[in-house]
Amino acid sequence: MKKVITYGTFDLFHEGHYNLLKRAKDLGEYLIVGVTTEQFDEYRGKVNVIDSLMERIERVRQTGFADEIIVEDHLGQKLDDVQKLGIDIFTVGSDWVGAFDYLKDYCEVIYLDRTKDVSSTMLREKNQKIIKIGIIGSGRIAGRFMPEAKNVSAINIEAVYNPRIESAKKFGKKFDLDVYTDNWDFFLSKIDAVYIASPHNAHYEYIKQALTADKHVLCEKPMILNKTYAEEVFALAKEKNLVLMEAIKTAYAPGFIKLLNIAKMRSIGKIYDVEACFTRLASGNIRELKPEENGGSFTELASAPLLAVIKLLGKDYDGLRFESFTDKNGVDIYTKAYFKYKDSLATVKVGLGVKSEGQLIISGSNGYIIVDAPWWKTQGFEVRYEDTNKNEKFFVKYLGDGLRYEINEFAAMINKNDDKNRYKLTAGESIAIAEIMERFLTWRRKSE
Ligand code: C2G
Repeated sequence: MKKVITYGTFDLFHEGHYNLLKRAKDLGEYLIVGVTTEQFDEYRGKVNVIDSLMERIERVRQTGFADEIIVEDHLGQKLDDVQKLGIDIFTVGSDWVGAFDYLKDYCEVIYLDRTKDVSSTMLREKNQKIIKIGIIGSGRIAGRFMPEAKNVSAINIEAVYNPRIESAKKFGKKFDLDVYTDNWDFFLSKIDAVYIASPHNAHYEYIKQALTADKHVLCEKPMILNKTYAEEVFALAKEKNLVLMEAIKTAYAPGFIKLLNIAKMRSIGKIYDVEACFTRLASGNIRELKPEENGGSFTELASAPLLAVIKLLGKDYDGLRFESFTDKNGVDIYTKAYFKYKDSLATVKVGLGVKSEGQLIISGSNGYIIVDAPWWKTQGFEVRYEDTNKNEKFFVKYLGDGLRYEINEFAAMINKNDDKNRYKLTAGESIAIAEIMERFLTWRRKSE
């Protein structure tokens, strides 16, 4: 009996998939189809998959061509499967020509012609309304957003707004945007959602105006430096049934989510301490160092470390105090925030003028988790125990600049419109971060 195997995501099952499976079946007597998990697709760089694994398996089953369906969840599995299952022929579409030649030592490898003019990507674009996004602000951060946004097929960047038209124009030309403008109403008329990348003092007003005009909002961190304002905008978003999301990219990165899950499984026991550090040296006459722009180490850099603390220990700390070194303008160049919870502690260490190791350490009663710098782009971490033989290392891919994960989540939230799914960063967590920022600024003003 000739055994054939093929693999795929089979998202939004279409004619191309059907033809491929039919021809694969015709190559032998017994066809095994490997369907990828979401995690493996994410690892491969496919962050747009719409159908669930169960739905995709069901569609493959319904064709009647597969004699057996298996799940593909890791790199290197194909070689294992071919040997384990006694495969005679490995086949896949011609978009992969050459990629699986290494299997030729174990079986025959056949690349079948792809069906023209149909693909999951095309269907995703046709089936779902592409979300038109406008960028507010045209500085460095907005520039980083552009190439990352290209990886998310559910959205398209349509326009850029800046009250300084010269800056908007430069950005529009650089990234080939048709609409670059200093006209707010014109800008809003072109889009469904905004990404706010303006200096942080302007966030609150932009969020309010965009929500009022019925636009979804993704806002750069720190979203808001005041608890009451944060509560107000989240209430407004809820009332209008719009998505409002804070762009702390770590929150949406697969590696960070895995880290949280493992920490919460309690293999390290009860968590007693979280230490998170983030430093980035900066100097000169820049916004980050201006008191009137609410610059400084804490407002600039503490969002991700605070996210880690709140995710791991919660929002209900009993005590919080700060220590800082400030420059001649009163801006903190180094700050430590000390949290006291009922039965745990946390420290956040941030510096624009002091360099340190950008580590995250989570200490528990049985062991600790160490995430190497840069922990906020979580790629790998180690769980360590007293008995070092039990130590375990985990690796998770972090693609590009990582913004694609938050952009993808933003699009998914808009399409799903389901409040229950917001576990990666909740409104309550963003409000808690805004409150900590406010407490810090109040303390800094007082200690001047
Ligand atoms: N396919 C095709 N014609 C199309 C589209 C897809 O023949 N118009 C084929 C692909 O070449 C692949 C299969 O259908 O063999 C499944 O396609 P995808 O779901 O896009 O999966 P893919 O990412 O190609 O996964 O590591 C190899 C992968 O497992 C194949």
